[in-house]
Amino acid sequence: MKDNYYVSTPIYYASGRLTVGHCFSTVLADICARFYRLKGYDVFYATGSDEHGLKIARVAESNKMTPQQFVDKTVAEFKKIWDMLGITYDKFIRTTDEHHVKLVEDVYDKLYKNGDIYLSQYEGLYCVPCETFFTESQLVDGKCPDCGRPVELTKEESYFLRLSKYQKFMEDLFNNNPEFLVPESRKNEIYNNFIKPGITDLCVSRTTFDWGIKLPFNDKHVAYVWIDALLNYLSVLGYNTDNDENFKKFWPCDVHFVGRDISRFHSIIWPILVKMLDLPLPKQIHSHGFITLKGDKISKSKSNGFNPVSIVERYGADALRYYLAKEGPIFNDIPYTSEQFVNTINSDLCNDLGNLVSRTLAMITQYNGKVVPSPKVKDQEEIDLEEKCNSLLATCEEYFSKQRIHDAINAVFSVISFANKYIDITEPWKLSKDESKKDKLDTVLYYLTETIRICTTILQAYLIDTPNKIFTKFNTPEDLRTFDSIRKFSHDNYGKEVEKGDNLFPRLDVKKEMEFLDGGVPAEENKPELKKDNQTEEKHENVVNFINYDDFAKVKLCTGKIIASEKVEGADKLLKNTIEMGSETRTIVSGIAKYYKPEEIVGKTVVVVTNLAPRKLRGIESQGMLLCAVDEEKDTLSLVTVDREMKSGKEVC
Ligand code: ME8
Repeated sequence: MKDNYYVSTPIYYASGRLTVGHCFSTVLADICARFYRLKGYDVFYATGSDEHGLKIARVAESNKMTPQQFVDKTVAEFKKIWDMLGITYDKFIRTTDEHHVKLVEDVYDKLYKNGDIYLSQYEGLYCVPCETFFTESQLVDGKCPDCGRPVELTKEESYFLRLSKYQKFMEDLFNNNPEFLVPESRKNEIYNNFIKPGITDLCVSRTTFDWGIKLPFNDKHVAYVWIDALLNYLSVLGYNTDNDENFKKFWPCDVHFVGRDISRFHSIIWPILVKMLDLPLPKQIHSHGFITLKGDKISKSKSNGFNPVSIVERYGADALRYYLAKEGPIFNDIPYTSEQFVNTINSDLCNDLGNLVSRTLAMITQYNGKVVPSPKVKDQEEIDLEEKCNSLLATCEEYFSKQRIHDAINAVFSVISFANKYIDITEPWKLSKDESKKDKLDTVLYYLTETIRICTTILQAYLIDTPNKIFTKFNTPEDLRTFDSIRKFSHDNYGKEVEKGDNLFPRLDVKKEMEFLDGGVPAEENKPELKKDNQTEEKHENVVNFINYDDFAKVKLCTGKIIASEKVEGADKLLKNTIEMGSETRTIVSGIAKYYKPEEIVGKTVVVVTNLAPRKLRGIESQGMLLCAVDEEKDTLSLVTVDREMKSGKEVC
């Protein structure tokens, strides 16, 4: 019997267009779904649309449409984008689907009857676009702390969900099951800010609008959109219908991918709701960060959304999928820049992967009449390459079991780089000139071909067009495109005729592409905007100027003693310093010549950033950075030193 795997994305608000940010959850979940299918699992991948609520009713009205007409149109656009990106969802659930509506009604009915839902009064300040109540103290300048728009005072008779009854259950869940919500930083934040202080009952009905699911026991009320929306994870499987085989087979969910703004709903309300229904809990909520643009979450309500359609039309789905998988904000927010996007495509897809494939094909064509030769010898470099290939799938499987999708793609690309180095070391063009080296040449061509096959097989989870193109070029049969076929480096896949064809990825002109990509952003969006600190419940999540401890911990600082310093010839601003850091000595070039004479700084103990990538300045490799305090107004600068006797090489933290 096959193993089962159920992965979901959030269901997207059908209130407008999707942004690159929305594509992140969907692409991640798709990569997981494809990976587990390749692994031989029976996979259920669910996505959908969240179609009720005041916000949608108002947007529809302003578009002179009924809500139903509006959501129908939006959903068609969603599906078009998912098709363009090659999203292999098994079912697209809409909250207006009849069986979903019936489930929501039945759940309310059941919970009302057993006392988990009760009637009371609600008075609060409501933000329509965010569909969220706030207290006075949570507002920023009297406005919604999340989107900055005016809130409305709403007083209504409401039904409440008795979340408070599940305080102990939630504490136990978080304490006994540390993997329930990942990453750990998010788990701690939710636990400390929302669970530990005491979970309060939740208002779960509205009377101020009617575009929603009417409560079966009081049709003046409609269901709160979040209860309606969360239940999609069950209705999508056919739960509560006669057609519930998928529910029986796939529930509980293996992983719900969600953005960090909605992790609270998924990690508190959702498990309690599932518990109230007496069902097994989902296994994991994976809460990813935001792709930000000029400091803000890319979002449709702030109209700074990069348009995924134009990106895919220009660069292809694989470019966007690769970028999201590699650079996406799995843990922390990641700023999107057009330059980084173009550079990633150029360096990884065009240089590393594209070149490896085209060099290998060109050499097989030139040196062996298009036919993959058999391997003949095994030197240390073959042993090394083979070892890396043999462990690659197991490494990726381990990463995928923790949804470390970016680590797995990096592991694949590190083998790709290794294979490129293998070409540089073995220099096949020289081997080809010496008949006595033909065995080694054949071996190199074979090893490259087999390495490409192994990497490409895993890449099928990430990319939708490129793997097929590569397999076609190498004439790789279907049975050699499977995970089972790459668990071990084979020595038997020779004899196929290859076809070089076109390059996989054209090299992009960075400047031109930046103009194209940035041209899509309104001018005012290019101004960096300082955001105010605020008092919202999601305070830490929305203030993008903060970094968390994990970010800080990436920077390695230590004390360094300047043991020599001299001016860099021909550069007014630069000093070349020799820094002792414990037993190590480094050269660091700093732009401080205007403020310090070399002899002034020799002997000082300063603070060094030790893990900054080395870079060349005036032909000298600078291996780190000295920290300085800068006062631009007074045009002065001070090296950061330590105020006690400290040896060099000691950690600064
Ligand atoms: O929240 N970077 O829908 P939604 C990363 N209907 N992720 C982003 C992002 C960005 N810039 N912008 C949006 C909803 N997202 C609800 C979900 S599920 C029961 C109900 C992510 O369309 C966001 O974090 O506003 C969320 O996970 C998803 O897109 C859907 O957002």
